[in-house]
Amino acid sequence: MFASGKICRPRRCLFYIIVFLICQLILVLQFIVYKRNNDITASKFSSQPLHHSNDSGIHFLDWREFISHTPPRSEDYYQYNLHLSDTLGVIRNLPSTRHYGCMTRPFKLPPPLASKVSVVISFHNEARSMLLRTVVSLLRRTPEEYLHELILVDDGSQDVTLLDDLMRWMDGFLAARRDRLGLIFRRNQKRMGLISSRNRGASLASGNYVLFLDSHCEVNEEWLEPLLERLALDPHLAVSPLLDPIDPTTLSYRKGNEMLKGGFDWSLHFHWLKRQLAIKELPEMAYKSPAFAGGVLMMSRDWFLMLGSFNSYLKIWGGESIELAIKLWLCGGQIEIVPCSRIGHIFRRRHAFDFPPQSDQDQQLSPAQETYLHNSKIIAESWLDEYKNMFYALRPVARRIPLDHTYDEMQKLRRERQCHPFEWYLRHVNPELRLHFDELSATGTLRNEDRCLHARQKNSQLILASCYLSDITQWSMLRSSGQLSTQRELCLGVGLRMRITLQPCGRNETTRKSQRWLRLGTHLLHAETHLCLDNPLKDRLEMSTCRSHAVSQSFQFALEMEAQT
Ligand code: UD2
Ligand code: MN
Repeated sequence: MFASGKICRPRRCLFYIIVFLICQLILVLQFIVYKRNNDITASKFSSQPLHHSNDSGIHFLDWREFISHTPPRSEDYYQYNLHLSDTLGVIRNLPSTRHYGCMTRPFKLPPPLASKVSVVISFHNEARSMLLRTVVSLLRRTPEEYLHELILVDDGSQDVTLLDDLMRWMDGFLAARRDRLGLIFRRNQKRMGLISSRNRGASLASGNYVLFLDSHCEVNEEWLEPLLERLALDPHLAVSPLLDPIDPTTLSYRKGNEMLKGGFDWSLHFHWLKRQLAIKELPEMAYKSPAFAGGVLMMSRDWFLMLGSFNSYLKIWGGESIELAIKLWLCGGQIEIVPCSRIGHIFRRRHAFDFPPQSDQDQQLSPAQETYLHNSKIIAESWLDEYKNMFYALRPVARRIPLDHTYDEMQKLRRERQCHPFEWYLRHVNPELRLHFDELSATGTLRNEDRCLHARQKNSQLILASCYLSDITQWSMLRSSGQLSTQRELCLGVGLRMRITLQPCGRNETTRKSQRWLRLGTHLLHAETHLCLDNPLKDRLEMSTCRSHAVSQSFQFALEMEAQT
């Protein structure tokens, strides 16, 4: 062909030319669309004059001016990169993190009139740029016909002009949409905490659904549609989107893990649980979860109110979504995580706020610890029935936390709604928690006279310490292997020269052998050496010949499982 000097035959040549021209045209069109999008973003968010006015002549705030009023604070104050947040702008493109299966099918949406969504955001000391990004991502990525109202509760932030400025900014930003979107702004003059503030917001809501959102989130494309599709199927369902982590330092947006569901342990701390796909189950399908994926959740407003909202006795922060999860499941509801719905959230490494001091009674607990324990104790007393003993065994200090109410209200709700006992939840919803219970023969603190066996956090050194230390070691005696393990999965063993050691719990036979204990009454007999754990001189642990009446060899667990059943 080349030898003859011809490149192609005329008809084929024409075909190539046409294909080439079409490709060029597509590229030019793409470029125009891209430019337009950028121009829209720029005109809306960047190149606005510092002040602009609408037809009525009222002056509105530009977003840069709005954020410029952020009070100067150290990075510690917010626990994320404030400077970067300020420079990112109010909206940015986010990577698409959901499974491609989510993008290839349309969602079956309910009629907008019966599916209006009220978004409740409570915030305390949030940076202005961060809060704005949360709000703008919502406004830009939520179908207008479903977004009924935005309820913002400023929970006593130190930045006292924030809410007024935000109102002015939103008035300008929303302009034409203003009459279709409800905006409710409330400020708690005195900080009430996240839980009361969210309840306050929900009590003002008039949509069919309420969505609770943290104030440092970015919703991703088409986040709402998959949630609405699921909620339309069952009025008693509550859903969580899949949370994509945003790094607090780099603010980079990453993909969350869709193979995890929400759960908690017997201390009532939130934990992720691994899940397995059933045959024919696709990773992008909505899946049942024993607890929400944290505190970002959406459900029918009426159903939320019928369940008594978030338990109003819980203070400030913590535990409310676990409590809601338990009462939802027990009283006829269900929880699903919907991986096609993605919302980015900054997972901060530490609390960005102080907790108000609680009762002075216990100097060993920080206000944050005491608040969390207080809330957990309410959950245990309200919902765990006889299993609350498991909670107290692991958190004995909770017994000393005073509560200023009785549980009559919750018992009334349980009776009226004919809620299941907690046992039902263990059996049908959270078998992982039950398994943990069944595997143990005893658990909790391990007391010898008036002291408890404690493994120091920093060097795992074994000592006898006050049983009321806030982080006193909780031991678990495993039924099958006879291992005696800490919560950090370190097991008590006996090494060379009868030294008592703490090492990673062994999974093979040899290590297991040196970590196997038998119980003779309250004595702990080491299976391999036939010696007993002993504390003959004050606070010095050693192995010695078992003596049946020796008090120094008596170690009592806070909770014996056998005695329970
Ligand atoms: C997780 C949940 C959060 C909530 C909390 C336990 C996610 C993504 N977040 O917290 O929704 O369930 O656990 O209660 O799963 N705030 C107030 N008043 C206060 C303290 C905080 O309004 O006194 C606001 C705060 O500004 C934020 C929200 O409450 O918007 C949650 O607080 P956080 O972000 O510090 O808690 P986080 O993400 O560790
Ligand atoms: Mn948060």
